[in-house]
Order: sequence, then C-alpha cells, then structure tokens
Amino acid sequence: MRNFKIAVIAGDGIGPEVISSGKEVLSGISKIDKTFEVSFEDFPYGCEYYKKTGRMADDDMLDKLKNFDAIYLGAVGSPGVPDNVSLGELLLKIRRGFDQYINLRPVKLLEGAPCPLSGIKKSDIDMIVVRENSEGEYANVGARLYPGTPHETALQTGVFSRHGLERVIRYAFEIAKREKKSVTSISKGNALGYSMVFWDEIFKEISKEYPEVETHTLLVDAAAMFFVKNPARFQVVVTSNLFGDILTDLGAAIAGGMGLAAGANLNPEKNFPSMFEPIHGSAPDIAGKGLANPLAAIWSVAQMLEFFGYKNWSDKIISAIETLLVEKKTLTPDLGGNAKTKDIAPAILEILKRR
Ligand code: GGG
Repeated sequence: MRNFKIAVIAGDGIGPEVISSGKEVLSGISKIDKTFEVSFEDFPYGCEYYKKTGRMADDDMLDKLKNFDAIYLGAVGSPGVPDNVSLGELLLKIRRGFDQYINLRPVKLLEGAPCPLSGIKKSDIDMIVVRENSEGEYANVGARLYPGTPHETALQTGVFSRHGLERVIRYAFEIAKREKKSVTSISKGNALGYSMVFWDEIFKEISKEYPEVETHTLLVDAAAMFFVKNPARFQVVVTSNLFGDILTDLGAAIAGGMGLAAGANLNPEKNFPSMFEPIHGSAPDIAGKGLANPLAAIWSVAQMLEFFGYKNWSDKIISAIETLLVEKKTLTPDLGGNAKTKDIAPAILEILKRR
C-alpha cells in the first residue's frame, strides 16, 4: 500500500474552505481505491501568520516541506498585507525553492460549464498551457533607485536562461508528441528584443528535435485575441511565466470561470515535492460564507493523482465534475446554483461511487 504524505497550506480567504473539499475528495478516493492512503499535515502559513509573526512562513519552510510527496495549496493574499509580500514569500518561494519549473494549467470546457463565447462547443476549448514557472518576468531581479525623489526609478529585469527555456519548451513538445497534438509558442519577440527573441530562437531549435509535431508561433497580443475568437486552434501552449499567468485567467474565463481553473507546479524529476493549487486567489469578499466554488481545488487533486501515477482517477474526477455540471443539482452560486462549498465534495464522491 502506497502512502502519500501531503503538506497542506490552505492559506487565506476562501483557501481553507476549498482545500477542505479537495481533501475530502482525495481521502474518499483513497478509501474507494484501497491501493493507496493519504495523510495530511496542515501548515498555518499565509497572511494571518504574517499578521502574527511578521513572516508569511517559517524561515525553514522549505526544509519542513521537502520530504512530502506533494504540497496542496489553497489561496494567498489578504487586504492589509502587500501582495508582493504574500505572493513572493510563500507561493513564489516554494515554486523557486523546489524548482517547480513547469506550471501546467488545463483550459478545458466541460459539458455544462458556462462559456461566454457564442457558437462554441465543448471540443473547441481543450488546451493545456505549459507556463514557465521558475524565472522569466517573475525572477524578481531589479532595483529601486533614488527613492522619495522626483527621479525615483524602478528596474525590473526578466531572466531567460537557455537551461530554463529549453526544459520548459521540451516539456511542452513531449506532451504534444505523446498526445499527437500541435504546440503553439506564445511570446513577444517584436517588442522584447532580447528575452523573447531568445525564446523564439530556442523554440525553433527544440522544434527540430520533434519533426512530427506541428508548431505555431504567436505574439501574446494576437494569442489573447485568438483565445476568444478561435480557441480551437490551441492544443498544447507553451509560454513565459507572466504571459502564462495572464493567459490562463483568460482561459478560465472562457472555460467555466475561475472556480474551475486548476494548476500544477511541477518538479518533473521529483527531486522536490510538486505543488497543486486552484489558480484563483483568496477572494476575501466571499471568504467564510460557504459560497466559494471548490471545483478548481478538486480538479487540482485530479492533477496530483495523475502526477502520482493514477491517471485513471484523474480522468474519473474530471468526468465527475462534468456530471455535476450537467446535472446542475449541486452547484455553487457562481455556477448558478445554491449549494454551499461543503456540499460539493460529497456530491463528487457520490458520482464517483455510482460508477
Ligand atoms: N491559488 C494560489 C493563489 O492564491 N494564487 C494567486 C496568484 O496571484 N497567483 C499568481 C501566480 O500564479 O503566478
């Protein structure tokens, strides 16, 4: 019997509510499957911790987390704590510290999910966005010069390394090769003459290793337009850290909303734990009211199980989410229902047990 040890950082706002639902689904599945067990250890990190201690997490957080099989993260951010502190000292510290250089975000329209685009069918929106997750625009290299003077200046440098680009682009090609799909590289070489020209060059180099894979390249502004006008043209997408963050919120908007958008921060070599999260933030306006939609957190459990080697359960969870959306009996208000957050996990488990 395998035992997966999961470190849980529920975090802020709606984080604890949605993560509680995800834990319930994961525990429930382990009881049905019987070939694996899960154990959870909760860590109190986040903005409340910051308000008490002046730090988002313990200084030795990475040491404390490094022996877990996975990290399950809720949401980060709270009014009163600067966003760059809450994100930078927790989520980004884990991504960088554990070399989680792949951020995998499915943009997939399920049957029954709301879509604001007209004339779209389910099969038109089915892409996987591979976002570079360890450097790029998020590298946080820069300076503040002449503070408090009329010449005050901020410098923010993007970091694009050959190593970093080759590995994320190759990862995208491997998915495309395995799944017989095309790869679209999204960059901005016409304006960012160093970083994105380099990105485009490396994409071209790596594409030569995969002659069987159809490739496309787009500028990020055009890509944003096509996400709305013709999402069917995208299958595997590979892009930089910031562009990936922005485009996957747009992806969420066309594929059911933020309540259905999941993300996996992967260290593919498994030298460190990978981290699974709903991509939404802490939504402080609805926190504690039982209104939050936990389906993104549950979908990120599907990603975790796939990473552990249980693709069968990953597929079953996504299909159960789809059944829930089609049946429309147990949905949270963002999806037009009147169910509470806590109602969703039992409904998903009931669907799983029906099969
Ligand atoms: N679910 C974690 C969370 O709160 N994410 C908010 C966020 O701003 N994420 C930025 C990013 O993924 O780069």
